[in-house]
Amino acid sequence: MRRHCRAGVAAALTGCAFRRGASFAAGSPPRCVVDYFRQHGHVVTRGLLPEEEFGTAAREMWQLVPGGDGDGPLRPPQRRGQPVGGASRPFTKIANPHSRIRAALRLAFSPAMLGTAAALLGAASVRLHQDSLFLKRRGEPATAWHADLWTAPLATGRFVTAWLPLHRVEIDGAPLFFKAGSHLKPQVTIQCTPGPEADALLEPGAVGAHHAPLREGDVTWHHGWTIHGSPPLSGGARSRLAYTAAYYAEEAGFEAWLGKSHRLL
Ligand SMILES: O=C(O)CCC(=O)C(=O)O
Repeated sequence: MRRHCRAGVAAALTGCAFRRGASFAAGSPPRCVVDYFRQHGHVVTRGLLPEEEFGTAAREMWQLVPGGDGDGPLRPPQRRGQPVGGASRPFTKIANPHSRIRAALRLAFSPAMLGTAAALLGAASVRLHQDSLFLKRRGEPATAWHADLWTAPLATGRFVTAWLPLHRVEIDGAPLFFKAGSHLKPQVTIQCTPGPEADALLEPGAVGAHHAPLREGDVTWHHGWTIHGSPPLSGGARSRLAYTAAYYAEEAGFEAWLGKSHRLL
Protein backbone atom coordinates (compact mmCIF):
# COMPACT_ATOMS: atom_id res chain seq x y z
CA MET A 1 0.00 0.00 0.00
CA ARG A 2 1.60 3.25 -1.06
CA ARG A 3 -1.24 5.72 -1.06
CA HIS A 4 -0.24 9.14 0.14
CA CYS A 5 -1.01 12.81 -0.36
CA ARG A 6 1.56 14.38 -2.67
CA ALA A 7 1.45 17.66 -0.88
CA GLY A 8 3.87 20.54 -0.95
CA VAL A 9 4.19 20.58 2.79
CA ALA A 10 7.42 22.56 2.81
CA ALA A 11 5.78 25.46 1.09
CA ALA A 12 3.10 25.59 3.73
CA LEU A 13 5.51 25.60 6.63
CA THR A 14 6.81 28.84 7.94
CA GLY A 15 7.23 30.07 11.45
CA CYS A 16 9.70 30.16 14.24
CA ALA A 17 12.08 27.51 15.49
CA PHE A 18 12.40 26.95 19.18
CA ARG A 19 15.37 25.25 20.69
CA ARG A 20 13.27 22.94 22.85
CA GLY A 21 9.86 23.09 21.31
CA ALA A 22 7.73 24.73 18.69
CA SER A 23 4.61 26.79 18.74
CA PHE A 24 3.07 26.07 15.39
CA ALA A 25 0.56 28.61 14.35
CA ALA A 26 1.95 29.72 11.02
CA GLY A 27 1.22 26.69 8.87
CA SER A 28 0.74 22.95 8.89
CA PRO A 29 0.74 19.95 6.58
CA PRO A 30 -2.39 19.51 4.48
CA ARG A 31 -5.29 17.95 6.30
CA CYS A 32 -5.05 14.78 4.20
CA VAL A 33 -1.52 14.16 5.51
CA VAL A 34 -2.65 14.52 9.11
CA ASP A 35 -5.73 12.35 8.54
CA TYR A 36 -3.70 9.66 6.82
CA PHE A 37 -1.24 9.63 9.72
CA ARG A 38 -3.99 9.41 12.35
CA GLN A 39 -5.63 6.52 10.51
CA HIS A 40 -2.60 4.50 9.46
CA GLY A 41 0.08 5.52 11.99
CA HIS A 42 2.55 6.48 9.26
CA VAL A 43 2.75 8.95 6.39
CA VAL A 44 5.23 10.52 3.98
CA THR A 45 5.87 14.23 3.43
CA ARG A 46 7.46 14.56 -0.01
CA GLY A 47 10.11 17.22 -0.47
CA LEU A 48 9.78 18.46 3.09
CA LEU A 49 13.32 19.77 3.02
CA PRO A 50 14.44 22.19 0.34
CA GLU A 51 17.27 20.87 -1.85
CA GLU A 52 19.99 23.09 -0.42
CA GLU A 53 19.12 22.37 3.21
CA PHE A 54 18.97 18.67 2.46
CA GLY A 55 22.34 18.73 0.64
CA THR A 56 24.13 20.45 3.51
CA ALA A 57 22.62 18.14 6.10
CA ALA A 58 23.44 15.01 4.11
CA ARG A 59 27.05 16.06 3.45
CA GLU A 60 27.74 16.88 7.08
CA MET A 61 26.06 13.76 8.44
CA TRP A 62 27.88 11.38 6.11
CA GLN A 63 31.08 12.67 7.71
CA LEU A 64 30.12 10.96 10.96
CA VAL A 65 29.99 7.57 9.26
CA PRO A 66 32.99 5.34 9.91
CA GLY A 67 34.69 4.63 6.57
CA GLY A 68 33.05 7.55 4.71
CA ASP A 69 30.48 6.04 2.37
CA GLY A 70 29.71 3.23 4.78
CA ASP A 71 30.52 0.57 2.20
CA GLY A 72 33.66 -0.57 4.00
CA PRO A 73 33.90 -3.95 5.73
CA LEU A 74 31.66 -4.55 8.72
CA ARG A 75 33.32 -3.73 12.01
CA PRO A 76 33.09 -6.30 14.79
CA PRO A 77 29.98 -5.82 16.93
CA GLN A 78 30.60 -3.67 19.97
CA ARG A 79 28.31 -5.49 22.38
CA ARG A 80 29.83 -8.25 24.47
CA GLY A 81 28.68 -11.80 23.90
CA GLN A 82 28.13 -11.46 20.17
CA PRO A 83 30.21 -13.32 17.60
CA VAL A 84 33.11 -11.17 16.39
CA GLY A 85 32.99 -10.36 12.69
CA GLY A 86 29.40 -11.57 12.30
CA ALA A 87 26.70 -9.48 10.75
CA SER A 88 24.26 -9.88 13.62
CA ARG A 89 23.74 -6.15 14.14
CA PRO A 90 20.97 -4.76 11.95
CA PHE A 91 22.59 -1.32 11.76
CA THR A 92 25.15 1.02 13.23
CA LYS A 93 23.45 3.71 15.30
CA ILE A 94 25.00 7.09 15.96
CA ALA A 95 23.10 8.74 18.82
CA ASN A 96 22.20 12.39 19.04
CA PRO A 97 24.07 13.81 16.04
CA HIS A 98 22.51 17.20 16.88
CA SER A 99 24.99 17.47 19.74
CA ARG A 100 27.93 17.11 17.30
CA ILE A 101 26.83 18.46 13.95
CA ARG A 102 25.35 21.87 13.22
CA ALA A 103 23.30 20.61 10.28
CA ALA A 104 21.64 18.00 12.49
CA LEU A 105 20.88 20.60 15.13
CA ARG A 106 19.35 22.88 12.49
CA LEU A 107 17.35 20.03 11.04
CA ALA A 108 16.01 18.71 14.34
CA PHE A 109 14.75 22.17 15.30
CA SER A 110 13.74 23.37 11.85
CA PRO A 111 10.22 24.79 11.44
CA ALA A 112 9.49 22.11 8.85
CA MET A 113 10.29 19.23 11.21
CA LEU A 114 8.85 20.74 14.39
CA GLY A 115 5.79 22.05 12.61
CA THR A 116 4.99 18.74 10.95
CA ALA A 117 5.51 16.83 14.20
CA ALA A 118 3.23 19.25 16.07
CA ALA A 119 0.54 19.06 13.41
CA LEU A 120 0.59 15.26 13.24
CA LEU A 121 0.28 15.03 17.02
CA GLY A 122 -2.31 17.79 17.21
CA ALA A 123 -0.09 19.62 19.67
CA ALA A 124 0.58 23.30 20.18
CA SER A 125 4.23 22.53 20.83
CA VAL A 126 6.59 19.59 20.78
CA ARG A 127 9.91 18.61 22.30
CA LEU A 128 12.75 16.64 20.81
CA HIS A 129 13.18 13.26 22.51
CA GLN A 130 16.29 12.24 20.59
CA ASP A 131 17.82 12.12 17.15
CA SER A 132 19.96 9.40 15.57
CA LEU A 133 21.66 8.22 12.43
CA PHE A 134 21.01 4.65 11.25
CA LEU A 135 23.54 3.15 8.87
CA LYS A 136 22.58 -0.17 7.34
CA ARG A 137 25.27 -1.95 5.34
CA ARG A 138 25.25 -4.90 3.00
CA GLY A 139 25.10 -8.14 4.93
CA GLU A 140 23.36 -6.63 7.93
CA PRO A 141 20.04 -8.27 8.76
CA ALA A 142 16.55 -6.78 8.96
CA THR A 143 15.71 -4.17 11.58
CA ALA A 144 13.18 -6.22 13.52
CA TRP A 145 9.58 -5.14 14.02
CA HIS A 146 9.26 -2.82 17.00
CA ALA A 147 7.47 0.32 18.20
CA ASP A 148 9.50 3.27 19.45
CA LEU A 149 7.40 3.69 22.60
CA TRP A 150 8.34 0.18 23.72
CA THR A 151 11.67 1.63 24.82
CA ALA A 152 11.18 5.38 25.25
CA PRO A 153 11.00 6.37 28.92
CA LEU A 154 7.95 8.56 28.39
CA ALA A 155 4.38 8.16 29.59
CA THR A 156 2.72 9.56 26.49
CA GLY A 157 0.81 8.38 23.46
CA ARG A 158 1.66 11.55 21.53
CA PHE A 159 5.00 10.63 20.07
CA VAL A 160 6.19 10.67 16.46
CA THR A 161 9.43 9.79 14.70
CA ALA A 162 10.65 11.37 11.47
CA TRP A 163 12.82 9.11 9.26
CA LEU A 164 14.79 10.95 6.62
CA PRO A 165 17.10 8.98 4.33
CA LEU A 166 20.17 11.01 3.37
CA HIS A 167 20.06 9.87 -0.27
CA ARG A 168 17.53 8.30 -2.59
CA VAL A 169 16.13 5.04 -1.30
CA GLU A 170 14.54 2.61 -3.72
CA ILE A 171 12.61 -0.45 -2.63
CA ASP A 172 15.85 -2.52 -2.45
CA GLY A 173 17.55 0.15 -0.30
CA ALA A 174 16.02 -0.85 3.06
CA PRO A 175 13.21 1.71 3.51
CA LEU A 176 11.07 1.48 6.64
CA PHE A 177 8.02 -0.79 6.50
CA PHE A 178 5.02 -0.16 8.71
CA LYS A 179 2.17 -2.24 10.12
CA ALA A 180 -0.62 0.17 9.29
CA GLY A 181 -3.06 0.80 12.10
CA SER A 182 -0.93 -0.90 14.76
CA HIS A 183 -0.66 2.42 16.65
CA LEU A 184 -4.35 2.11 17.47
CA LYS A 185 -3.73 -1.06 19.50
CA PRO A 186 -0.58 -0.42 21.52
CA GLN A 187 -1.34 -3.28 23.88
CA VAL A 188 -1.10 -5.84 21.07
CA THR A 189 2.15 -7.74 20.48
CA ILE A 190 3.75 -8.25 17.07
CA GLN A 191 2.41 -11.78 16.81
CA CYS A 192 -1.10 -10.43 17.28
CA THR A 193 -0.94 -7.42 14.97
CA PRO A 194 -3.82 -7.17 12.51
CA GLY A 195 -3.54 -9.05 9.25
CA PRO A 196 -3.65 -12.61 8.02
CA GLU A 197 -2.20 -14.95 10.62
CA ALA A 198 0.44 -16.29 8.28
CA ASP A 199 1.81 -12.73 7.90
CA ALA A 200 2.29 -12.14 11.59
CA LEU A 201 5.84 -13.40 11.87
CA LEU A 202 7.11 -12.39 8.45
CA GLU A 203 9.97 -9.91 8.44
CA PRO A 204 9.67 -6.26 7.41
CA GLY A 205 9.73 -6.12 3.63
CA ALA A 206 7.84 -9.39 3.23
CA VAL A 207 4.79 -7.60 4.63
CA GLY A 208 4.01 -4.03 5.61
CA ALA A 209 3.41 -0.67 3.96
CA HIS A 210 6.24 1.54 2.69
CA HIS A 211 6.80 4.82 0.87
CA ALA A 212 9.69 3.92 -1.45
CA PRO A 213 11.04 5.25 -3.67
CA LEU A 214 12.08 8.09 -1.40
CA ARG A 215 13.79 11.05 -3.00
CA GLU A 216 16.15 13.58 -1.40
CA GLY A 217 14.15 15.63 1.11
CA ASP A 218 11.30 13.14 1.51
CA VAL A 219 10.53 12.25 5.13
CA THR A 220 8.45 9.40 6.50
CA TRP A 221 6.74 9.75 9.87
CA HIS A 222 5.55 7.03 12.21
CA HIS A 223 3.62 7.17 15.45
CA GLY A 224 5.37 5.97 18.61
CA TRP A 225 3.10 2.92 18.79
CA THR A 226 3.33 2.02 15.10
CA ILE A 227 5.12 -1.26 14.56
CA HIS A 228 7.82 -0.85 11.95
CA GLY A 229 11.10 -2.31 10.75
CA SER A 230 13.34 -2.48 7.72
CA PRO A 231 14.48 -5.30 5.45
CA PRO A 232 18.15 -5.90 4.68
CA LEU A 233 19.64 -4.19 1.63
CA SER A 234 19.03 -6.18 -1.52
CA GLY A 235 19.78 -5.99 -5.24
CA GLY A 236 22.58 -3.57 -5.97
CA ALA A 237 21.70 -1.10 -3.19
CA ARG A 238 24.56 0.57 -1.37
CA SER A 239 24.75 1.35 2.34
CA ARG A 240 21.73 3.25 3.60
CA LEU A 241 22.05 6.20 5.96
CA ALA A 242 18.93 7.67 7.56
CA TYR A 243 18.51 10.52 10.01
CA THR A 244 15.73 10.18 12.56
CA ALA A 245 14.26 12.63 15.05
CA ALA A 246 11.63 11.68 17.62
CA TYR A 247 9.28 14.28 19.10
CA TYR A 248 6.59 14.22 21.75
CA ALA A 249 3.77 16.62 22.49
CA GLU A 250 4.44 19.08 25.21
CA GLU A 251 1.75 18.51 27.80
CA ALA A 252 1.03 20.64 30.83
CA GLY A 253 3.62 18.87 32.94
CA PHE A 254 6.50 19.95 35.05
CA GLU A 255 6.09 23.66 34.46
CA ALA A 256 2.42 23.52 35.43
CA TRP A 257 3.26 21.47 38.50
CA LEU A 258 6.05 23.87 39.39
CA GLY A 259 3.72 26.85 39.00
CA LYS A 260 1.15 25.18 41.24
CA SER A 261 3.63 24.20 43.91
CA HIS A 262 5.02 27.72 43.90
CA ARG A 263 1.55 29.03 44.52
CA LEU A 264 1.22 26.68 47.47
CA LEU A 265 4.33 28.08 49.14
O1 LIG B 1 16.64 2.73 10.03
C1 LIG B 1 16.42 1.68 10.63
O2 LIG B 1 16.75 0.57 10.20
C2 LIG B 1 15.70 1.71 11.96
C3 LIG B 1 15.07 3.03 12.25
C4 LIG B 1 13.96 2.97 13.24
O3 LIG B 1 13.55 1.95 13.72
C5 LIG B 1 13.30 4.22 13.64
O4 LIG B 1 13.64 5.29 13.11
O5 LIG B 1 12.41 4.19 14.52
